[in-house]
Amino acid sequence: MKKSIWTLLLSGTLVLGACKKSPPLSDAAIIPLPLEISNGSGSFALTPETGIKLIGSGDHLTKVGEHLAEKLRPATGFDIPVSFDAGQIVLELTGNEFSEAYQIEISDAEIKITSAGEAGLFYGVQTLLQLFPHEIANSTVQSVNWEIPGGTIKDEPTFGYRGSMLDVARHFISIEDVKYYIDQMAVYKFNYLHLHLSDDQGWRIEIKSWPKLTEIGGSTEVGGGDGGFYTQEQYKEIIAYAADRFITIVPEIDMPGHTNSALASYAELNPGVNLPNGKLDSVNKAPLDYEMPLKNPQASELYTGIEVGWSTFAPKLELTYAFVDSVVREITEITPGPYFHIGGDESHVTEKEDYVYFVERVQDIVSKYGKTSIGWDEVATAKMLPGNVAQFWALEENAKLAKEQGSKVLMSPAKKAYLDMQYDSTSRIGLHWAAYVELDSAYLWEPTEYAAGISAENILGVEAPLWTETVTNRADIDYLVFPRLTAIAEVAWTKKERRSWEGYSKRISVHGKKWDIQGVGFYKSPKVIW
Ligand code: TNX
Repeated sequence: MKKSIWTLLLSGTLVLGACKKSPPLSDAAIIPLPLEISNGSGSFALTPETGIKLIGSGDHLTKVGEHLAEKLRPATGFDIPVSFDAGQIVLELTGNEFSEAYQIEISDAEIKITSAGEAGLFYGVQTLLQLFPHEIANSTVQSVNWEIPGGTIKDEPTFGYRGSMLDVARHFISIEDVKYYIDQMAVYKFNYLHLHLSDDQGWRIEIKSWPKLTEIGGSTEVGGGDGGFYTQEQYKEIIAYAADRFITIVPEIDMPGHTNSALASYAELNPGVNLPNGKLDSVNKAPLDYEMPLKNPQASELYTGIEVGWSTFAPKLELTYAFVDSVVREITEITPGPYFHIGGDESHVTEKEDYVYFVERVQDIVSKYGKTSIGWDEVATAKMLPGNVAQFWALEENAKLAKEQGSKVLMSPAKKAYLDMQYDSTSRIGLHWAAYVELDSAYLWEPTEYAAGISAENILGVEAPLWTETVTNRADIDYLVFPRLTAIAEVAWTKKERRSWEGYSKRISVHGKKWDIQGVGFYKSPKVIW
């Protein structure tokens, strides 16, 4: 008798527990926050019988379905079959265009994600994954009620270019870590990964016609470590991995400054002067009226410090352009995306008129190989080719010059979007020449209002660069990038009117729980209750 009362009480509690209303869809911790969320009735729960049904035709449709299933299987322990026949989670491709917009409808019986494009469907999947309890991030089976509230989500991005940059030159970043980074970017709906492939300290991409670039130029890094480089095959592997996650690679060869690794690899690229006594003037500090070709060029020494602005290609040397042509040709041949980044920043030892001449010639080379140039904002001091892009990082007057030429601006203000800035003076790594960038500061800015005179119609998008002078391993990446990357994701995707620090800081704490489960060593900002 006693026992049955207990059983009754216990089962009553269980029933009550199960009926406990889960929070409405509009409270879900989705980052970036979608355009529209409306609450519905009921809820959908995953069961061992749940499957994914695909509708439509597209090269990536099956991959998108499999991607979702792979993320759901480990923590649920369910089979989650993917097919064109049956399933309660429906992924429907309604068109065959490029579209990043999607819609999700959740009812008791099914979840339906629709989009006119595969990218949109993929983003719908990312949103859906954020609706399940955070335990979904586990790699072992959890006993959790995998239920999500009913309702509808309609979503599309504000900006078409939502990027991040990895500086693989200052410290080389392994392919494994680049793929890890791509995985994280995909969760937050980024679509461009800019790889800073060369700088004073290292050359990181194989160029078959100039092999010493990687043999010599790739052999070290900041601090004097071993450095490294990607073979062209490995670079293609990164491109394919990113493409499966709807991320396009933007390769950068930084020039005419930031070129010491190339100048250390090939003596003949160095500016210099044949002095009357037959000796060569000191490398990199040559006057501009030197005679060419040089008689006794000397290679510069490899560099492992972190100073900037002291190296330059020789803009008057014809060989420079033959070299750039080969590099651009070999890289663009294996780069499917529309952009080639030509750098152009901090060329402090290149004469102004030489700099302009150089940038204009290099733009022509890039255009000849069918790509659009992006350059750091200084390139706007040259005549930009129509369609070329200036990446704003420091100087508003350069952004203005770009606008006046009818060029678009990619917004990467160092004071907000630089992931290598310290959070505060106690941060264990990072620089602070632009600012200390706490999480709220990275979140609280609006690209269309940031630089005087640069408004929505002038802006291509937003990019968050991670410079790696102080970054040597995965733990360092985690610490500087998370959570700030998610703040930039929301700035780039979600309309200003929808964003609020209060809302974001609540939602981000749920992502913190997932990162803890996954072993992501993020910065526990004191501005958030984790
Ligand atoms: C400035 S931003 C640079 C980089 C450094 C970075 C460090 C830019 C175009 N140039 O060379 O790595 O600061 O924060």
